[in-house]
Amino acid sequence: MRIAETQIQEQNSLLINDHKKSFEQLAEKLDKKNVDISLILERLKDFQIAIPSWALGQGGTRFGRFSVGGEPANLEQKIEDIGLLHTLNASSGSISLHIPWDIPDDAEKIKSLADSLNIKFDAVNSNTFQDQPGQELSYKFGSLSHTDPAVRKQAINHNIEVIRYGELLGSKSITVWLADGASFPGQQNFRKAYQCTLGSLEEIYQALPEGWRVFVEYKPFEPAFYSTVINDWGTSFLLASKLGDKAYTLVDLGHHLPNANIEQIVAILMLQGKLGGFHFNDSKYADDDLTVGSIKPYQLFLIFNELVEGMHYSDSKPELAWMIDASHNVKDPLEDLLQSVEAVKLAYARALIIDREKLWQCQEENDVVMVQELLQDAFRTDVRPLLAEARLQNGAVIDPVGAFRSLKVRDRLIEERGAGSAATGL
Ligand SMILES: [Mn+2]
Repeated sequence: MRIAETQIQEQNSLLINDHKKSFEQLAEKLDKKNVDISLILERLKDFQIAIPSWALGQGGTRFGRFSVGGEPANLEQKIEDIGLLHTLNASSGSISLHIPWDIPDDAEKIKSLADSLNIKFDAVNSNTFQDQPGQELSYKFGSLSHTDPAVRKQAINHNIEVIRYGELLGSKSITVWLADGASFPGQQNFRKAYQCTLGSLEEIYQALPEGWRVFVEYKPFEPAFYSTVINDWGTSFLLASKLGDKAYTLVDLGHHLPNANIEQIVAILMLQGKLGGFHFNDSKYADDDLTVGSIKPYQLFLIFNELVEGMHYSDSKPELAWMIDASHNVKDPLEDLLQSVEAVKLAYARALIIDREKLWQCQEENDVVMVQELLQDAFRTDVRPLLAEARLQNGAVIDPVGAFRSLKVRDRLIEERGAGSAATGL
């Protein structure tokens, strides 16, 4: 299904008067604080967050999965779903493919479908955390770090194959996340596992096409319960540094131990020019994959405060790959993605309105109270009208979740695809 332009206009016509009033009020308030609203609107309009191909179906836990119905059954339908999101919010203009769950059998056809919906191909993702049907050697005891060179070779070749698929579609980066680790003390030789991983990554690095980058993602635990080979940002940074200037660290919000200061990690990685990408989600306990901003919106804002400083106020202008990396076990996945993208943009907008010159001055003067005033004034500002205005100017809807419901998108998808249609993925 596709949403027609007339439907968007109809949706917006119901809300436009109220929106204009609240936008004008906010603009007046920000104007008094010397905030350049048109610049912020341009930045919000340009901001695109990739949707992973595995997030369009109902997520689940290891205990169960409860389908929402009408899920995309193939890659074409997944791209169509992202097209729906992008039509509604004008911020979901790219897809991050997971191989082998979403192998493009006919790359040209897939590419032209994506083009017709204004969707680009972001980082591709490899999978050596589970065995695929017919796979020769098992990843039960690791992949790129495995003690057996034949298993490592199989995993390296898989990553290179993923790069080849990405090349066909116009991707420019690959994200490597390893489940490799140990569940019991003594199971794995830490030094050997690290060295094997570095050696394997070097081979993948050598296979990177011109203009490509590799992102090394880290995670402290799960599925391994005792140790993980690439367990923290330090290990990822070390590997990326040894690999070379086409290798970067990728930060996934859920991949930290409780209370880790993620904003500080982000700041230092950006300072070193080694932050490559970001996976957004939220969590209460561990890697819960909850909707972005649903638990700790202030942390997300503080992270964006550092991202904005690194992106817009430093000499290096990093090209960051943004992606939602969440699962939605009880929500409609498309509604959840709309909420997640909105939460990311809210944090970005709030960070953009911080009076940065004043913040730096207060930091220099150790005016701790005023620093908090500045940050929390931005955080407590309701910037939703800015986001709505950016969408409006981009030809999207004022209220994405409201429009999704009122246009009965899920019902129509169930009608088209059937209640039993299920997506591949976790
Ligand atoms: Mn991730």
